[in-house]
Amino acid sequence: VDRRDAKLALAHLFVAFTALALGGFAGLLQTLVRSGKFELPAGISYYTILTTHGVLLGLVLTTFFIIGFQFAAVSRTTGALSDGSRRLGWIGFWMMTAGTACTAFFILTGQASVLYTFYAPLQAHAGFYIGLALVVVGSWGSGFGMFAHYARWRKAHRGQASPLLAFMSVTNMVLWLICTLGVAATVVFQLIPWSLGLTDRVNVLLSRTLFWYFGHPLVYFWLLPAYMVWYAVIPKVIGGKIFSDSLARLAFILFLLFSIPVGFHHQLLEPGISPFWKYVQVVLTFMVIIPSLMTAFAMFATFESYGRSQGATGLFGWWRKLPWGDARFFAPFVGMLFFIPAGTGGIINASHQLNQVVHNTIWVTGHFHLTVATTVVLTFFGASYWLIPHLTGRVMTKAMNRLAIIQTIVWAVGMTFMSGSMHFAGLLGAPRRSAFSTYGNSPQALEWIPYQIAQAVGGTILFIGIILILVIVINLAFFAPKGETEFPVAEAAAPQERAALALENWKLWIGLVVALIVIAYTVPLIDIIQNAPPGSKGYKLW
Ligand code: HAS
Repeated sequence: VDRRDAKLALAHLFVAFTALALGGFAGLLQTLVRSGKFELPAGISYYTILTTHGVLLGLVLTTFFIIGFQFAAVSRTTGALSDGSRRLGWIGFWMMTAGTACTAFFILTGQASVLYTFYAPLQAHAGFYIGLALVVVGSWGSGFGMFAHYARWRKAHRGQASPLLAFMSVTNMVLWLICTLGVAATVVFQLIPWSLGLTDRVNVLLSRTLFWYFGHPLVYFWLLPAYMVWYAVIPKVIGGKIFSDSLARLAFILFLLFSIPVGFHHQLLEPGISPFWKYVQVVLTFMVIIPSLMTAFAMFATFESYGRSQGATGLFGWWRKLPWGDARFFAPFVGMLFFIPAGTGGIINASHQLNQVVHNTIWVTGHFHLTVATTVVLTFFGASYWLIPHLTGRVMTKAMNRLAIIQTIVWAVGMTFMSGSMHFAGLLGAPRRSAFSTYGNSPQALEWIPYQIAQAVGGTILFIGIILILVIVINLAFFAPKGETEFPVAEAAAPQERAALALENWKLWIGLVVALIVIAYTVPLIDIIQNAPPGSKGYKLW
């Protein structure tokens, strides 16, 4: 990666890991409160801490890490960014940082305890929404910086498919740009005017629908960079090759197509949306499972082909050939392993009838701690073990590699306790997003207490995991020995097929995405606006 681009990427990673430190501490406090054994001092509300945790980890850590990682990936595979693209990247970075600071100020002063989904009619100080808008607009700047660089590369390399990591980064930013239009619309046209007192009401169903139009693709915006590492980096780390370049590209295009028109699966119990449109979006949700199944297939194929090339025999002989002592492989691999139960949980959530059992219970919290907080985050940690030393011109020592292996095990154990007990308590009806309560000592609520204590045990182990990763990251950034670390990028097993070019026909894919969104959302949105509660004014946004 070009040195100037490395600075840009590192600046993003710095904010991401600061968010991890603060957000992780808030998470520890939460699990302690929920165990019933601890009270927050100085009248601090549980919901202030919960909002801090969700916003810092769900929105800030992820967005900054992903944009930093993608700038590095694009620069590594298509050459140094042009001055214009890099400038856009820095403008985006500073806008996002200013927006984060603004949002954090209002959360920490107790003026925005509205959780990371900021559902109306919960209302925050206008500064919270303005800060969020700045983060989104800043990320668009970075996105356009990447698009401009990619377009220049394509112009200079007509008839060639772009490098896999650049293609994947661009696909993820297209996804992000299309989906953030929904959250920007609700923030700018509904929530900011309402929180400033310019309007005295808000169309709650419309704002939630626009939020989930964004909220579901958001989870794939988190997942796809992890898949970039799995597809393009892990084969090189283990000494193998990419099983199929075209399959990887097709999986990403399928995510682009199907991850947006599915927001209703978060609103299956929401009155006001007709069951027919919920059904349509549930069908589309099952479509978006396919690229993950393709990814599972490709990962097994990669491991098996490598194992066989090393002389492995039998069904699982390849297992013994994998580099278990290398944290760059081990952390993402544990992430993959956890994605099997995590994805199964997602399929349960998406099944309309089963959703009635789990919706708004702490099962859902268990689900996303397996997906984003284990699969994605462990992969990001695994990537940091080569990315940070690559960017800072250092090398990871054996001692740090050993610590990284321990960190992964600590994380896996902590998450098994925490997320496992969340799943069980959820099935017993424990609600999510509530502080400790025995609900008047009702027998049902008393059943949840042992699970809540197990959550606190898991949360405490995870906090140790956060301290360990921060020690490793600080070492890699500032103290590790100077030297050269590779940014590993694997070669495809077979030369790029023609399919790779067709998959870069953006007019076609973006056209199809728009068509799917129009089909899935037009009629429900008209219904929501027309059936707004009596007394609504103007265009019934409020
Ligand atoms: Fe989800 C709620 C459905 C995936 C995150 N999800 C959430 C929320 C978050 C979230 C944050 O339909 C809560 C939002 C809130 O605050 O209310 N989710 C799904 C489905 C999938 C899914 C169908 N979710 C994710 C991912 C996330 C994420 C990924 C973050 C990164 N989710 C839902 C639904 C809800 C929901 C409902 C709403 C619930 C409610 O009622 O509120 C699918 O994409 C999952 C597909 C995945 C697979 C797994 C494939 C396995 C692989 C690993 C292979 C392993 C290898 C190693 C190779 C089918 C790729 C193996 C080695 C060996 C030796 C074995």
